[in-house]
Amino acid sequence: MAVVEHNILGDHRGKLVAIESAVDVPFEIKRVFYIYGTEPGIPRGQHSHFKTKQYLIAVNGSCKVTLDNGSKKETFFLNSPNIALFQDAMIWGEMHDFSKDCVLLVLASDHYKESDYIRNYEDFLLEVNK
Ligand code: T46
Repeated sequence: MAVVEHNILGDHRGKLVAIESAVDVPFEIKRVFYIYGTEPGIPRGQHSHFKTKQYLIAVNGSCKVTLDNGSKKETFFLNSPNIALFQDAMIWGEMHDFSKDCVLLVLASDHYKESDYIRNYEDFLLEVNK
């Protein structure tokens, strides 16, 4: 779990952040998705992945992300398009406290596969303590 601050490029016309697969992100990017329009007070995520690694960026607005390895929880505040959070496999993640305008971009190491999800917290604890 690590927060990464990317360089802000660009010039007098505006800003730009460049993220390259397997260079700036610690995996080959196989999927990109983003979540937005989250209602106030509603959390997203609340699951872990067996294999998929994720790289999260609030490209607009802000949100909090709580990562949990089964014994320790840490909450991160994402509020800038150049700040990213790496979520490794087998880490429980919950995204919460979304601002109304939040667009959370996720770069993922694998294609979507529901069988890669652990959506029950008790099952997650059993898996990490194996
Ligand atoms: C995460 C947070 C930030 C797909 O068909 N393809 C996909 O790539 C994804 C991510 C989801 N889906 C389907 C599966 C569900 O029917 O979209 C629906 C909503 O997915 P989910 O309930 O997993 O959505 P969130 O917002 O709780 O979580 C998602 C990601 O699953 C998760 O990995 O970190 O966004």
